[in-house]
Amino acid sequence: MINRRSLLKVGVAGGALAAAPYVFSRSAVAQSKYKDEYKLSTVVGLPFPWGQGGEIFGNLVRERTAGRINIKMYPGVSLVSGDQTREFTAIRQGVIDLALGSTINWSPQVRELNLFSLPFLAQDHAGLDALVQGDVGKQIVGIVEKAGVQVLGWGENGFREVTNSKREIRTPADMKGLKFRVVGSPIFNDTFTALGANPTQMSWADAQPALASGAVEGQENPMHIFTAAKLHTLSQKFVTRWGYVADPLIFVANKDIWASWDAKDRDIVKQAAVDAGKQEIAIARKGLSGADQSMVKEVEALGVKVTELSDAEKNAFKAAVKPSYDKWVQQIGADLVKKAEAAVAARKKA
Ligand code: X2X
Repeated sequence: MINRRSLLKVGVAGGALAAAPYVFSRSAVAQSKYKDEYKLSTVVGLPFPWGQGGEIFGNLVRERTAGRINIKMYPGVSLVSGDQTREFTAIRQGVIDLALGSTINWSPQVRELNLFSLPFLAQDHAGLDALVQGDVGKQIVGIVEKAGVQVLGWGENGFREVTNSKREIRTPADMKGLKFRVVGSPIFNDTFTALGANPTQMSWADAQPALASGAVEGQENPMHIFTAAKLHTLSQKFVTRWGYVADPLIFVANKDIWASWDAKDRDIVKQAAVDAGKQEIAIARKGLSGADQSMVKEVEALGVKVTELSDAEKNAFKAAVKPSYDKWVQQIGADLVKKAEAAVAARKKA
């Protein structure tokens, strides 16, 4: 391995051989700034779609750079001791090199990312695509980059469905008094409070023991998280598919790491994130889109009651959360929300 120090040594020791340092090509010098391993942070690893996305990305980059860029995945947000709300700051500061992270977990630092947590905004996969793939997505990329990290591509965690151990949820009244674990952005506290429930914010690492002990009775997460984390073994016997919020994932790199790679490798890494993102989104939607609803059967087979809501039933939840929605429009920025609402309204339904 050639590094700066060995080049320097050659330069000094081989002073008489003036040309000696120049036998090393430019790319070999650039290469000397490369690290042996780049740390990729995720909240969940394999077999979750999210972790599969991280794995696919790492493999594509390794193959396409012939091993010049070697990515290792650190699931469980272990690089920030499991505190997913600190992940964004750690990437910005260089404690984390790369991440595939949820918009929810980065919302405390980038308030516009709360857009995706506005209840009943995206509505369905076509609506989510209209947001992410359109002008709104471009604007969000600009905002995230301005906040200090390099954006590479999009992935998806999924539509977050509400689950609990106590009873079927069909109306906002069914949520009254239920204790829910919610994720780390305050918008979730407001949404669940507006529904008459009793939310507590905690990390994913803390959520599972809290569900196991009954300290909390419910939670919200995509169906693939439900099955991969076996939430039915943590007393989660009722799932309501209300599709209120979907969290995209974003592939990002620390800016200094990004700048340390030569242009060709930067292109490779970005394309790998786009390609891995496409594959990951397909995995995250498997069994949950179009005619293939096999994921629902899979969850029912675990002895869980899965409730589907009609549009009218969803509208009752939407009406109940309106005060919180309106409050968060101000936090996120009314223009951005308006643009997002229009993009969803104009979507082509699948
Ligand atoms: O903590 C969660 O619920 C999870 C795993 O979905 C996120 O990181 C947003």
